[in-house]
Amino acid sequence: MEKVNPFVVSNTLFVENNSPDGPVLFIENQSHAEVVNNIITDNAPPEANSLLLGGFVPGITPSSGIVRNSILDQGVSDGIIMEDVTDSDPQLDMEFMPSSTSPVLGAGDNSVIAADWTDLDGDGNREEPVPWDLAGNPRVAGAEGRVDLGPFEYQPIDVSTDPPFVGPGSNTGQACMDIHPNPASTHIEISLAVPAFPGQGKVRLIDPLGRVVASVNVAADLQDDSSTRIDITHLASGTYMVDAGGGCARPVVVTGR
Ligand SMILES: [Ca+2]
Ligand SMILES: [Ca+2]
Repeated sequence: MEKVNPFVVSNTLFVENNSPDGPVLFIENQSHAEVVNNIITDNAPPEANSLLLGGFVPGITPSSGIVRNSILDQGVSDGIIMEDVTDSDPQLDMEFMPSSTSPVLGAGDNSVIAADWTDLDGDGNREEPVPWDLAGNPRVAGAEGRVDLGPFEYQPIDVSTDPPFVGPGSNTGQACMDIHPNPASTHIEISLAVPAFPGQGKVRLIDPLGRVVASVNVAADLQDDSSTRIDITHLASGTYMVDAGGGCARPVVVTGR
């Protein structure tokens, strides 16, 4: 019998649930499930950290399932395929966010990131991968360019919405940077808190995969004039980061034209 589109569970976290009646997922009735980029850990009893296949009927195509790129404490029943699955400690903090040394970092498969069907970034594109994680930070971050397991992405740089300037000679508590317009489609104007800004190094524009796509020399272009302009007409839509160093970084949304 022909299978319908698979049921896909991606970038979720199943933790600290109590399920005395069985596993986190039970696949039956000729269905097919794909469980990718997930963290399934610390549920009780231990059997709750597993997947089960059931409902076999002679002569009928059985159900099937695959678990990959995931942390799963207890494994799966016969008939479910596992690829790149470990039972490692995901090293999550009190808010279930991964630490800098967590094995979930960069362990995911970018091709199964859910579609942006509610258009979170307002660019009219509902087919693209969802741009943000559950905390509102870029969904794919880190030099490895790969999504982390679970709902939260570890952010290698500070992406708080309005971080205080903390570099040398800072005006304590003052916003370190302004970006106009934001969202933007053709260019961005970056204003730094001069003269507080130390002028060490560069202002970098970082794409959703963690690649530097523009770099402005701070000393030459920013210290005399507190703002600079970066052309973004060639950039794909998505959430980028403007990183001025010294803990001063802010997101900018690049929209389609
Ligand atoms: Ca990552
Ligand atoms: Ca969108």
